[in-house]
Amino acid sequence: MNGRGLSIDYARLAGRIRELGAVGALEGGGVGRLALSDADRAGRDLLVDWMWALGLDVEIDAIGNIFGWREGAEITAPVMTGSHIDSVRAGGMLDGAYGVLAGLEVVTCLNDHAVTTDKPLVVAAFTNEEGARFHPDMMGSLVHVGGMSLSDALDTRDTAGLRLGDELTRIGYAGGATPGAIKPAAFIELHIEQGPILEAEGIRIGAVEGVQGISWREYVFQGQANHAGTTPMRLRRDAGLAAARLAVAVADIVAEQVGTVGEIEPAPNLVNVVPGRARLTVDLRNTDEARLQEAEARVARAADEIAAAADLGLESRSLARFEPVAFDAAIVDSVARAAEARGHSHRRMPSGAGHDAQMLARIAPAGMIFVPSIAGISHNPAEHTAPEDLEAGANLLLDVMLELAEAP
Ligand code: HGY
Ligand code: MN
Ligand code: MN
Repeated sequence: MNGRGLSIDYARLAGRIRELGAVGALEGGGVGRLALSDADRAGRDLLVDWMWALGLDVEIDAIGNIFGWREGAEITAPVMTGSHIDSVRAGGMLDGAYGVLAGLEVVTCLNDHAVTTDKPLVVAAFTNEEGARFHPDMMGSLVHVGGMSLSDALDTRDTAGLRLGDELTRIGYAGGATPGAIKPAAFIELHIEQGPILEAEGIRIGAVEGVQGISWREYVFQGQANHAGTTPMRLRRDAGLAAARLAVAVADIVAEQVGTVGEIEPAPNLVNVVPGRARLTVDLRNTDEARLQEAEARVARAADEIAAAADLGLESRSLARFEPVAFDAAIVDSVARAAEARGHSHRRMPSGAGHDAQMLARIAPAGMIFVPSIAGISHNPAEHTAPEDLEAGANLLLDVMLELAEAP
């Protein structure tokens, strides 16, 4: 419990989650708000309206990051919270949105009780956290911290060849503010765990100690399209079979880590044509950088061997590469203490998913609060978290932000 005895209004937070969740809503449930899509624009418009209605000063920067400022008693670096409102193609209504809207709920609660914090507060929604359409992921926060140039980000293209900068202009969110202008005193992000650990252990709160390393790589095998009925197996240069073999090799190589072939596209993708070309993506993660590099090298070697054995061409390129990140120990402690004070079970843990907090950790003390995901499911319309867990997480965000926003 915070020193002011305040708690959030869960019904109001749940109402905003439902309302934003209706933007880009999919038949049968879930949301599809790919970065810089019309649905993303509609979600951004709703968020900005809420920010203005709460009396926040809204800033939008040149990569489309949205910041809602709440004044503090002092003119000093703000305490920032936030996450993202873009989603994967068919995701849940909590991934990212929960953290942004809980930040708005903290502001609403402080407004209701006329509380002025010493330090200013900022609620942020970063552009293209998912990286599902434009690579890499966490792009808006990466540009914010100087890890990617604005021009490189604006020039990235999606798989349909559309340029990010043009899409940003099209949806009206190519803002005037300079990326990275806000150097927060601290950053705290609330997010669903998106994995099975908290639920399996019956624990309500995760005090997140860091984020595992991420490696996204694209491989393209080039063989020869041919007739499925007339071409003997020994004469084929089958790129589709090579991609399938590499997908199996990834699963064998990662063992206790995680490796995913999320995209696999044979071409021309027809029932009676031996695929002449095949593109696939490999997502590898590990909390240990050396193990991650070892897995990357083994996958690359496997790809070379598969290509050589079938007389195929092979090209590959990196789509995203982030080393493991450790969060600020004092903030991790603060999360654990706040959970204890409210009587919630808690544990320290790493994050399996990437988050904007891992980028903000490059420029400020950063940390995260997790709440359980039911059945550990995420990046899926079935993504869900119990209301009492959502409420607990938002109250902890309030408590930690109040603590961080007090002058030393
Ligand atoms: O890929 C991730 O971990 C995040 O959801 N962008
Ligand atoms: Mn997320
Ligand atoms: Mn996600």
